[in-house]
Amino acid sequence: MRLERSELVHFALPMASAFRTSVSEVSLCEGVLVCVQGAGITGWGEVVADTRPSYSAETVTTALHVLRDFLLPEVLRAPFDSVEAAVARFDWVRGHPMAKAGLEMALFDWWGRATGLSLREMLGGTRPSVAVGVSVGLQPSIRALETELSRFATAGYTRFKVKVTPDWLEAPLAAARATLGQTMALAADANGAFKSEEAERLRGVADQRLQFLEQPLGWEDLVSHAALQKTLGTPLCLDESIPSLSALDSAIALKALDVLNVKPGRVGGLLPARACLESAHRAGLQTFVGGMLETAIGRAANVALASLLTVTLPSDLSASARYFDEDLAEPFVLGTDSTLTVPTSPGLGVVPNPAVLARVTRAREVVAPA
Ligand code: OSB
Ligand code: MG
Repeated sequence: MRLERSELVHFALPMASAFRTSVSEVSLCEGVLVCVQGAGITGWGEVVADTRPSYSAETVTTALHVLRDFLLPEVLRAPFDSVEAAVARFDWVRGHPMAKAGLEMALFDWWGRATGLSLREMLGGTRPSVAVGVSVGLQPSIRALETELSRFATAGYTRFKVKVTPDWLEAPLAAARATLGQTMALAADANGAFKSEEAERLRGVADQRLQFLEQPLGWEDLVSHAALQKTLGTPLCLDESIPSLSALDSAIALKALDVLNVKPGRVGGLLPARACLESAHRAGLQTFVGGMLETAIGRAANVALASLLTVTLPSDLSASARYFDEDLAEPFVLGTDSTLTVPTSPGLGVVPNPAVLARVTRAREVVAPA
């Protein structure tokens, strides 16, 4: 099959409320949609890079550059027989996993629409719906945190992840546990805000019986995480520290984690994400699919990934309404038991709403074969 044309669309979608972490505050979801066309079929993918290189080194601008100048030319230059064969052509490009994942998603959508297969089928997922939880950003006060948690509990969520920092740890987690009661699953994510010297404080959060503590230390600190894991008393989850399958295998060898948060954008696509899930599962880790505040396009891909049986915990994939008053595609709605339904139509199973996309488009450029 041959691609004839592609397009990059820089969008900026307003969020229902700002999302604050130890490294960023986002009230406008900016990203890039990758559109590939050929044989009368269109495929879409989403690049989850932010405008600032805080969660990772990539930005919207670096993704546009790498897609336009290196990744798209590789898949446009000649026909290919599979998505695997197409993405193998840009194996030589180092880094830029979010740009790679956005293009791989578009290729899967296009391939699925051409062959009649859903992304779930192409990945080998089996679940009709997936368990999800909600991630709550840093709040201005304990009262505001309690209000947010109650609002999401009322909406039907049963797993809650609270962002934490050295200034926002013991009291917020105690308040969260008190608000939610003993049976709800509670987790915390520090986005690398702590130092090894603060291990004693981190051990103290075991009192709140967290499902896991995510990325307490720096993203390059695998050995420090391994040391912390031995005495933490709470399952240790890694996010930013795992940029690839190789990094995961190193972390497993070091015993640096108990839980893997896998994000296709962080590891370079759905195929490497699936490989990470398999490796983690073989090693006896718990796993879930993480979110990057993506629109319904990227969310559809994450939901399909979470339908794999190698995912063992609820994923960070909330319903569209948690992020956007108006999503870029058919919204995902929270089902009973804190679940999202996995799309079953060909490809991603969702398409951007043309009117909404036109309204939120900042810039678009066509990338044609050389
Ligand atoms: O660390 O998991 C993270 C969002 C942007 C960047 C990093 C992270 C997050 C989230 C969002 O936690 C979770 C979600 O999409 O619901
Ligand atoms: Mg995280």
